[in-house]
Amino acid sequence: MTKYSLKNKYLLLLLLLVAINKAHADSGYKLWLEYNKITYQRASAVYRQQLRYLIFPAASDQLKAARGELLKGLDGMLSILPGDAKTITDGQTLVIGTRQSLKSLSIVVPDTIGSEGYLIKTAFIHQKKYTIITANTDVAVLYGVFNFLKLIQTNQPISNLNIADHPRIMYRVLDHWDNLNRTVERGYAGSSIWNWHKLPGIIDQRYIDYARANASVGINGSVINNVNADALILSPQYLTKIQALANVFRVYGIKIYLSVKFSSPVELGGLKTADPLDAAVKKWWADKADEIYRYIPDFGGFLVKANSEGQPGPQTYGRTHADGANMLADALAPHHGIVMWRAFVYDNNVPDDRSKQAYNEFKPFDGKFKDNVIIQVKNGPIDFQPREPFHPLFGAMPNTALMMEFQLTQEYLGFSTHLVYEAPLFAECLQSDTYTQGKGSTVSRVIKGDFNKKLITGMAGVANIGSDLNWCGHPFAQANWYAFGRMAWNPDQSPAAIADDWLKMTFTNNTVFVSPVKKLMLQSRENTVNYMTPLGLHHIMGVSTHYGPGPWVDNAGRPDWNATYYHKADSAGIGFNRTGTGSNALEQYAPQVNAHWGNLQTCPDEYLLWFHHLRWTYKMRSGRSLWDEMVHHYYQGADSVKQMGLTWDKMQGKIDAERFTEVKQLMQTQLAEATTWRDACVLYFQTFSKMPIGAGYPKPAHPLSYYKDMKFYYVPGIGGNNYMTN
Ligand code: GCW
Repeated sequence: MTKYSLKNKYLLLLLLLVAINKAHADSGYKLWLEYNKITYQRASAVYRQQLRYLIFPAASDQLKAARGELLKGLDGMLSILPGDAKTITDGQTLVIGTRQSLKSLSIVVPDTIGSEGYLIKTAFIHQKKYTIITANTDVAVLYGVFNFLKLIQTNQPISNLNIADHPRIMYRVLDHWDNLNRTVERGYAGSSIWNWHKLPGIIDQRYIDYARANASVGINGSVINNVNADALILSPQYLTKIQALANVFRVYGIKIYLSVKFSSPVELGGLKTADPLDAAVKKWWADKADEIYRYIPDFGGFLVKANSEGQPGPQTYGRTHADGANMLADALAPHHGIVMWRAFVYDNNVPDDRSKQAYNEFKPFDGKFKDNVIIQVKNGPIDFQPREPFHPLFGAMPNTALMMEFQLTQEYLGFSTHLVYEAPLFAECLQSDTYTQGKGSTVSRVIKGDFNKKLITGMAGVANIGSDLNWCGHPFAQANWYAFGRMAWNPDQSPAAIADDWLKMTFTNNTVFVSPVKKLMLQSRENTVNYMTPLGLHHIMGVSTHYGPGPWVDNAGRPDWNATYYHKADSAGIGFNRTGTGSNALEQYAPQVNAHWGNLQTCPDEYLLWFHHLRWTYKMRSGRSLWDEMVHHYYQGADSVKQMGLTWDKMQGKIDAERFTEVKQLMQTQLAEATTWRDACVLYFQTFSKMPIGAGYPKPAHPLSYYKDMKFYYVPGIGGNNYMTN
């Protein structure tokens, strides 16, 4: 072999390697709609045989989108573009269309599917085998198509199908805390995806892909601006831009909602007041609603944060939440819009126990809200902590529509550097028993409207989406967007099944990858609880930025912003006494729940310090003292992140190198941060307990003062000039 040809050979090899690498590079932009080629030959051949022909009359934009998605998926996974069957000969035919358009086939469709459900069914018609996807509406056909594609994405058989499914919740909404200057409050994935400056003229492909991803999991609404709202959003200039987004979203069955500032009539309309009982104010809102619907005929409605954290509201004018919400509801009612009125209230007076405030303010108005008002309640009574008991309002307002608000963005869960799969957190809350309608009155049943069929139903997720190439900052944070959609569709689905689907659709069907990584995902939230806030501790993160540990914070603007307000550590012990001898927040729950959590014999360890103040030597179920148990949890938390990293290392080569490396680096960062959390908290609480850290545990690397002095500049998610924590 000559030197020259050897050189050529190397060059070729190099080019080949570059090509392979390129083919494998995956930024994560495609989310769970990867539609990766099915490389397993037999499966591919079977699918191809079964999808010979396609009948898909697509007249509307929504049906065209469904058809486009189907072809994209089949082409991506199977390299086929099934042709429209003119004369049907052999092989199986995929028939897709609304019930109306497929009337001639006389398919029996269960009534339960309603307007958003679908049927995927294998049927023999005149001895020929068909796979039929049908629904009552165009958008539901789209849902059916996405779910059919999911079967192939997750390598399920498709030869004998009979799947009928429908959403259990009506309003399945993402809440974006996006500001008009493109910063995102509590956003950790870059800037806002809405490019206000370029709208309405420029339609970014991202808007379309965002809508596709949402529709694929059944999300049907998007609140596009921050609940700390700017009145400008209602100006004609912005309505023109919003109209352009609405035109994109409509094709995928997504309605636009806006967060509105209660004082908009003053700021935008030049009125003297925003008093909800004032005739001019009522008229201003009614006119504004009419105007919005001229731009966006299928506009969804308003989301309102009122009288909370400095936001104006009806109480500013001596009126009630019901007065405010009902006035807006009247303005929207002629157009079938709704008002989502938030229960996250946080007024200027410091309460004896902040966890009681929402219940105290809202419970008296049970049954007083108009039919098109739904009260949006955070999953827990404080604020999206790594673990909270369910919000007492879920068991307290049987005559009021209540919607769940989960937070997908990881404000209190390590931002977008920590791998935390949130579905177990969602499920824990949803399957909690409120007992208010007897045993089995789970939060899930309450929000599904099981106990009062007249009520509208909803679930909101505070979005974790931004301009990062992979949308959510952490490749695994995408799973939280996905899981939210799945659980809003059906709150009783299992986190494990959802993780299984997501992993297969996002990465690979290879079980050598899926099994260990699913396990790791399911464990991940508990890891974070352990290294941040074990045993019911809460709100001990850095003040205002909520980044990193800050259990020592005791000088914030008001007492209930301080960590010390929540953990109440002293030389005697630790924890917030919310029993009858303390704040009695437990009284806001049904007697069964109160008794269960109020009694130390039955209160689970997970909620112990949420409800009880206990001495450091208190003997835990494990036999350890409270102090030792706490130390154990902190060390276990950090150690489990290390274990997670070791599992991940074994995944090298099982997925694309780009995402593998990104996650590996993120896990290293997470381990460093988890260790900081552990050491800072253990050292700080030790100043009260005066008890030693067990001999088997590695000692913290630095003294407490080191952790207290840590400075973090320009922490994401807070915007403005608020650049430093601690
Ligand atoms: O969790 C807190 C956040 C605020 C947020 C508020 C809310 C949008 O720290 O940034 O404001 O909750 O839910 O209104």
